[in-house]
Amino acid sequence: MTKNRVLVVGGTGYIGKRLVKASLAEGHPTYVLQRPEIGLDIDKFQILLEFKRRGARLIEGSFSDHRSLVEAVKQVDVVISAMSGVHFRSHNLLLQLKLVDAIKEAGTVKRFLPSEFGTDPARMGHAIEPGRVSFDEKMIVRKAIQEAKIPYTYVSGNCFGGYFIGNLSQMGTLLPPKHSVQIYGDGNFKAIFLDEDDVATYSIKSIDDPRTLNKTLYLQPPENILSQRELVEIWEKLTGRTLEKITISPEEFLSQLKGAEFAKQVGLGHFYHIFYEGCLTNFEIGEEGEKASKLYPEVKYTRVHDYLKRYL
Ligand code: NDP
Ligand code: GFR
Repeated sequence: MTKNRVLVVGGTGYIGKRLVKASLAEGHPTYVLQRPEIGLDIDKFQILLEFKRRGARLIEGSFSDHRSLVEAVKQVDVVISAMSGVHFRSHNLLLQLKLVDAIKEAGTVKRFLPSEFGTDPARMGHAIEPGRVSFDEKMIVRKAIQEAKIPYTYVSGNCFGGYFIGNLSQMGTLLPPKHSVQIYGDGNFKAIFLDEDDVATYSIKSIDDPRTLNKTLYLQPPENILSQRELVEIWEKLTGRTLEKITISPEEFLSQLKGAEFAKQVGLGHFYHIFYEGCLTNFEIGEEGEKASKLYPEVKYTRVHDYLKRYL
């Protein structure tokens, strides 16, 4: 049986490039959208050339050219969007509505994975401003998908290691602290940490799976469901050094919103809901969802301990 053809949109991005690699590794005929707008962004262009070398096919297309998007999606069975979620002011996530229109017109796509890969936006109706913008935009895209009756899978990828493991979930840095670590409240709310390559692998596993059709796939690898204190302890054992723990109350944490620049405010919102509310683990998965580690037990996901070794 021939493998589903996969198109990755946003394929030179942080999670996008990992999705392309995972699709190729799984043996799917893999296509990557090549946008003319990348212009002289030589890094992006080199990434595209490297994908081509590894057997991916580049399809030219632009979000400013509806026809090009329709022609692109007509060439594949599955579309995965890894559209940026951080450039909030330009509302990139809403650009995906153009992709939804193209998929609807083509009428041939068997599965569409919109750009999510984080906190389940359906559970974030209460999210604080302004960080709620990314959840609200993801829900607008979901509404359009479901109104167009496009078959979908939503991937809740929880906390990417690069933003939450390596820095021991400290804001404003990607490196582990050397002397002291900020502990959010009592530091005991459980979060869920993922190696980004595992997010991509689980996502690709789901695209052919009838069990994930029109469902949310929750990435909850059991050994990576940890509190911030447990995360810090793993690092202290690895380094043999103890960090001074500085507790920050929710009131103190949220007071940083005042006067902070927009992106920082958004980050504060994400961190608040994760570490002061436990939003990633304070619910049971119902009919709407599936647990990836149950569906795909064969995936040898990277444990937090091994992810942290990279930072020694
Ligand atoms: P990036 O910032 O790496 O951007 C991804 C791609 O978006 C780019 O490579 C580009 O595609 C495309 N893009 C950006 N601007 C435009 C534009 N104006 N027009 C068309 N395409 C554009 O994204 P991330 O990988 O950081 O984020 C992807 C998803 O993952 C988001 O939904 C985000 O919320 C989520 N996320 C989750 C995290 C977590 O911890 N759970 C952490 C980080 C992100 P091209 O390759 O074609 O140039
Ligand atoms: C956990 O779910 C998500 C996480 C999500 O659904 C969408 C985005 C995120 C990331 C963001 C990626 O851009 O969490 C916060 C934010 C990254 C960020 C990290 C923002 C501000 C910071 O100071 C920061 O420090 C590591």
